[in-house]
Amino acid sequence: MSKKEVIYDEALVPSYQLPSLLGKGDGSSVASTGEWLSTRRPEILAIYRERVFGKWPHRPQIQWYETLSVREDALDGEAIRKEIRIHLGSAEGKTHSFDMLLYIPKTATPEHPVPVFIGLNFRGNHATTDERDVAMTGFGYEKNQYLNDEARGNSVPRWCFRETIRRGYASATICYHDICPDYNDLSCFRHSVLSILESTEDLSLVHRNYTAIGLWAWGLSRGLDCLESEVLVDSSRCAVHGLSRLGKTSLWAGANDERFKLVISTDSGCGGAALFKRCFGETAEIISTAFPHWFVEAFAQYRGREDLMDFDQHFLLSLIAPRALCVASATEDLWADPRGEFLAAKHAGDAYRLFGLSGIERDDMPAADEWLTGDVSYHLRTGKHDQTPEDWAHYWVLGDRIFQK
Ligand code: GTR
Repeated sequence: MSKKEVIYDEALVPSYQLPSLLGKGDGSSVASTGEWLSTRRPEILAIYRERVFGKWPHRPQIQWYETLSVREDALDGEAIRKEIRIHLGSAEGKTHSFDMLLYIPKTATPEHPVPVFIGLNFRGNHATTDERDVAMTGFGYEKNQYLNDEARGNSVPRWCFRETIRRGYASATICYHDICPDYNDLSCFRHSVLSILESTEDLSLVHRNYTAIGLWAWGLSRGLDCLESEVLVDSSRCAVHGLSRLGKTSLWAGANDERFKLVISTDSGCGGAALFKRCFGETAEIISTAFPHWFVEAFAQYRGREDLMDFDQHFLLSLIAPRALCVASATEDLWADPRGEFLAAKHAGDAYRLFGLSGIERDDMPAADEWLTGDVSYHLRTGKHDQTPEDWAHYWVLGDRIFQK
């Protein structure tokens, strides 16, 4: 399907049948959390590792953290700010590093460490904050057009550090390019963190096993490792979030790493929270043509053949259960199929109910700007493809409930 034929009309959505989340080969259904955790969940995780986002690499043999800067008077005295270099290495001496920006409320103490939000950023750490002395990052991608002073602070509303801090949360970010540069071809892997873990000589072999989304998500886990060493941060209360391709990434991070206790995707769309089988907006074919490095080679079998999928994105979301999940859409972001995102979140509820938790217990989509706040949360923000203070307003409320603040 070419971009011109993109479906934006509900009446044109093909009829499809969603694979059953709890269904077993013999026609019966998973009925207990034990069976879910020992059998069905690993099966679903294997589908995504083999056919969608690739392997989840082992932890690097060497990992250490270098504090690059500390400011005790950040954000007009309300926060401690740290810039930390996360060094990863192999026994053979290969190394890769990326820098994390971390804000911690001044009210945090070792006796009362604070919960934390972590997410990747698109442009560089310097773009996420209005503090102009934050070091530029994002050099992993040579074509990064935001490596300049004009870009400083240009993503501030996506991050809302000041309000997050005031509400008693720490907040951390890393530029995704520094984990794996987002070149639209397989050469990205040569410059990525994968180069310390595997040979990247044969790119077609790499493509069989790894993806950029997989590496970004894995990088989030390394960020969380680092947060575990921060005494003012309670890393056992960590929320992971991301916008768009980075929302696909936050879901995959949450699926693999159960230390993320609240998993948020904003406008993650195709390959994220949206159902593939609806073929509404961006499709498997469009996305894997434009971004071959986001999916493993085996994913190509579904280009134009969503009917062959024995899974759909409610499977991905179910991997978060029983931890809290929030899917957010935006009214004008039809490319990401808000209705498909809502439906996947709703159908993931089958896994939550196994744990005695609630899913989304209604069939109709909520009105714009209405929040469905539960173990599976959802909202449809008025506006465009973005992560805004209105999205954050819901995330803070969820954090307050889940982390019992
Ligand atoms: C688009 C892509 C989407 C989404 C978006 C983004 O070009 O088609 O799937 O990931 O980029 O990340 O901003």
